[in-house]
Amino acid sequence: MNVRDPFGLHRKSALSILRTTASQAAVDLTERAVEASIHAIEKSKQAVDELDMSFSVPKNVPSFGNPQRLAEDRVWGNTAVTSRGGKGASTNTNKNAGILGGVQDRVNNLFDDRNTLPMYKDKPYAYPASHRARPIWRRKRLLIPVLLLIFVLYYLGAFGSNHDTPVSSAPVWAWLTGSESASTADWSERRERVVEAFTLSWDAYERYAMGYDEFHPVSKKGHQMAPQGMGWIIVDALDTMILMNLTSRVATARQWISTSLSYDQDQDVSTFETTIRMLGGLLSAHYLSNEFPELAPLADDDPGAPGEDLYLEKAKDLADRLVAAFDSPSGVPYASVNLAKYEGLPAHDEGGASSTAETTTLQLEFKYIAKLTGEKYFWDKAEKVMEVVDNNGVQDGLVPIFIYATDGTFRGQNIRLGSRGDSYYEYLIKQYLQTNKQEPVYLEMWDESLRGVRKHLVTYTEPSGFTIIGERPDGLKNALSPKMDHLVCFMPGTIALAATGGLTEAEAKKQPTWTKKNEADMQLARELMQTCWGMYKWMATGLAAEITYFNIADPPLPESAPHNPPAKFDEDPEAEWRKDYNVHGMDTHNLQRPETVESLFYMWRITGDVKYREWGWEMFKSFMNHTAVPDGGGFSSLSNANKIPAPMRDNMESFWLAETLKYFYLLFSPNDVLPLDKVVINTEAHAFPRFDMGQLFSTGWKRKPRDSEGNIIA
Ligand code: DMJ
Repeated sequence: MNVRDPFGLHRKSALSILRTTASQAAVDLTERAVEASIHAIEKSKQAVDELDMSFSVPKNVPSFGNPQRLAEDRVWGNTAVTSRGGKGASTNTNKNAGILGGVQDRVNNLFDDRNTLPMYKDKPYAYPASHRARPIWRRKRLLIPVLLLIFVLYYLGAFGSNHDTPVSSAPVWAWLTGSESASTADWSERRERVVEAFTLSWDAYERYAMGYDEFHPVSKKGHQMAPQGMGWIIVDALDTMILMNLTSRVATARQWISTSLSYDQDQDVSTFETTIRMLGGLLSAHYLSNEFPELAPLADDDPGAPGEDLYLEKAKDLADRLVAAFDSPSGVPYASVNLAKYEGLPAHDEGGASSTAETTTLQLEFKYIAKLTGEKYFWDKAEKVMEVVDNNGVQDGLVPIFIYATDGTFRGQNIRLGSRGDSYYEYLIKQYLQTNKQEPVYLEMWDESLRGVRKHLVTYTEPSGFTIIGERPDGLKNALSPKMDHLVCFMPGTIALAATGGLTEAEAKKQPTWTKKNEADMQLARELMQTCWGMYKWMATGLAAEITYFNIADPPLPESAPHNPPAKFDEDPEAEWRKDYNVHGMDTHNLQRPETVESLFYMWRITGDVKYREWGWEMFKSFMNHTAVPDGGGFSSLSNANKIPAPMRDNMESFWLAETLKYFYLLFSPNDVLPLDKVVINTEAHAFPRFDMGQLFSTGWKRKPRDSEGNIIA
């Protein structure tokens, strides 16, 4: 490639200068930066040529090739730019007509202190406002030195983890081969590797698919779920960026939310997914940016600024639309909602029944927004669902996975803690914790369910004796299926959270409420955690399959049976423990799911056993080794995680950014980052505060009396 930079340096000459002063490894890394930088300068030259205006490059733009800038161009490229002002909205229409006029306006806007879209105003690209007010001729004169400075700083890595992700082949990191032990590991260093993975993923998305709801990292394309986009990836990823202190990316996301996100779309959406991801994401961003300003450089509540209370306003608008799902004859929400029509819609299959987990995994979000807005109906509608579900009087707290919104009865007898059942159980204990343990009904329900899990679903594998939670597809009177969705791996962490209330195990043991039951629950959590980790160890890539089967006795061993699994997973491919696990060919995909690292995070925080961090690090390295996409695509889910090289699915799930990477980050963080006894984390890893119910809210229902199995006494 015979690319020349504007200063007359041949690319190879530039590299040879560098080679005299840097190590070969550094040069290799820098080579990509040189290419990106030259590309950036080429683009800036092109822009200058197009505009025939040598002063058209604003001096505080680090790179014209960077995705943030491309995003700005897209925003400014609109003929009418809508900006929010306080509680109202205003429209700035371009002053110049035609295509060139549009470009002219964009350029002028770059120099206009009054424009509301300077996304690079924040750190690390901050410049005093006075610079922007200088006459244009002064900036024109500074253009070349500034570009030169940027070029040099880029070489020196001064922009740190900025927006320019190197674009070449699949990244290979030297640290992947490191072999520090737990005692010598630098966890803050490891946490930085997670931030890098996040920025690679986000930057790829921003570069190729900004504003799209889906991202296909291999083909480098986006796809919309709704005509204008739902902010699916942006809103889901937002609070992770806030936690990671990725200031400029937060600004980019916030800007998109402010100017491009509207829920007023004639679109049917999943009540559950939209609540946990979008409503949850906005509420968490609101919470983090207001409660932890040191983590969130952009306060949500910035009086008088455009988009004041932006996240909360968007959340309220969305909640007003989603709450229509609860307007069913029973109060159990419909599976879908049409956002523009404020209208709930039954599911297309399963006789119109909703998934049980989906109807009972909305409560944290609606209760929190009720608390924030004082709108009691959000609370009441979400809570009513719990009463209707409980009034079915299921045996031992185990609910079938479908429920009719029409009359609130269950459909079928399929019982499992995997898909469609999982987060019913999760939100029982989290509702209890969210309101500072002021609603004991949810603890009672959780305890009953966990007893039911032990009695009907827990068994042990052969020959090694791992603990599993199986399924009862035909009800409790019929056979146990020794199958675990990866989704079930939220359970070890949630059991530990319930047993300790979010305190460390050592602290919790000192509480007067600590009993043998808590002790036994922690033991169950430890055993299940090991089983879930085994799902990773069993696979060729070190990444778990979507579904794992187990070898069990016939009839299955009861929960009380002795069992003694090996403490470690022998790496020998013929090791005995491998006989306990099995994965069917059609289940080998890995969707970048979070549940196991989520549980590792809880187990580390609660037990303090460093092995959980070590397992997390090993898992993280497997993701880096096998899911990285060439040419700056970020990371992809896999269609077969039991094959090397692993074929990719060409999809990045939004929960990769919202959950999986966030839990890795938290696992390697100090314990005071989101302290577990102060927050509840929703099922999509969005963090909310715990709070007192106060005068306005109360548990508006009581359980009907029932016998020892949970059956309602007539
Ligand atoms: C997420 O959307 C949530 O964690 C949900 O509860 C289950 N499925 C995905 C992640 O696997």
